Amino acid sequence: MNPKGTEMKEKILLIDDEPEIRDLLAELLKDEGYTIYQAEDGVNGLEIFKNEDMDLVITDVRMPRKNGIELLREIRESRAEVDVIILTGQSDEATAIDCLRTGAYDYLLKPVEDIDILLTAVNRALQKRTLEKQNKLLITQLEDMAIRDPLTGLYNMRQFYSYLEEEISRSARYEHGFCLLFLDIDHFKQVNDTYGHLFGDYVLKKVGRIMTSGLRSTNKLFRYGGEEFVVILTETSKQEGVLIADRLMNTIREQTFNYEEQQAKITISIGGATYPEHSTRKNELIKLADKALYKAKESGRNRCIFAENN
Ligand code: GH3
Ligand code: MG
Ligand code: MG
Repeated sequence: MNPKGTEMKEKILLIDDEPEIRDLLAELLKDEGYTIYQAEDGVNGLEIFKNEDMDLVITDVRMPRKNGIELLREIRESRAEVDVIILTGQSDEATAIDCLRTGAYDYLLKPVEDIDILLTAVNRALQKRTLEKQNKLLITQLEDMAIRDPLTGLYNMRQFYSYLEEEISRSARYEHGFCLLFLDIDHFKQVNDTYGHLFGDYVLKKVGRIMTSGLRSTNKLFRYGGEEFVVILTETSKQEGVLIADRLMNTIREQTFNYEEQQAKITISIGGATYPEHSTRKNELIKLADKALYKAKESGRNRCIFAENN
């Protein structure tokens, strides 16, 4: 607990060969609520650093075995996203400035008499780290939003085109085959009309989940648009593809969709095309799978039809 009564768990690694300095700084920082790890030289410091996820490192420069500059260089080379504050004597200020050039965040002159200066430097470094973490998380979330459909969480259509291209190159390189499946929910408009749009949304999400759990993680699933989904079955022959498509159809056919006290059953139709038998070209594979899906619809729905062999 810190003085404000809230839990603070930021971890600070304190490295100095003089125990009195280490103890003094450790006490001050512990009083502020930080968790403190201590080491008496760069070698031990680095050992602790490698085993614990630190939020900040405060290190002396002159130490036996491994000095602060070597330690700083190794931390920077490890690409760890942690800031390092250098502790140095008055006579070593030039070295401290060198450390800033090597990637230290700040330096403090010893003896540290003004506690506020120490705490300000520590707080600033930790706040910067928190901001960096938040930014990274935001960027990841934004990247995810750009490639996924928000309703089902599946990859979107744009991703499908680039994955399909990648899969064709990969399959050509390793001489594998793969199957492309287009899936479309049958009479989905009626589902919406009968049970409401929210029920329809629930069905789309559930179908996405059923497909995800029913397929290997190496396979790729996409929401192509509306009530249409696409699956790329990697390293899969036509024979295996037909079995997988049948299994998916059965699982969905047998599922009862329950949402807010309403129940419904649905069926899906699937059109398939395989690489390289049907085509080795992206647009043609898409066209063939789409055409096969159209045939499945035309011939009564609730079935899987693969493109004809050329
Ligand atoms: P078919 O068997 O021929 O595929 O008939 P269908 O009714 O499934 O196909 P159609 O293309 O006529 O209708 C698709 C419906 O899907 C119409 C549209 O309102 C609905 N839809 C598309 N996107 C969403 C969505 O995100 N949520 C919901 N609830 N409905 C959607
Ligand atoms: Mg449909
Ligand atoms: Mg449709």
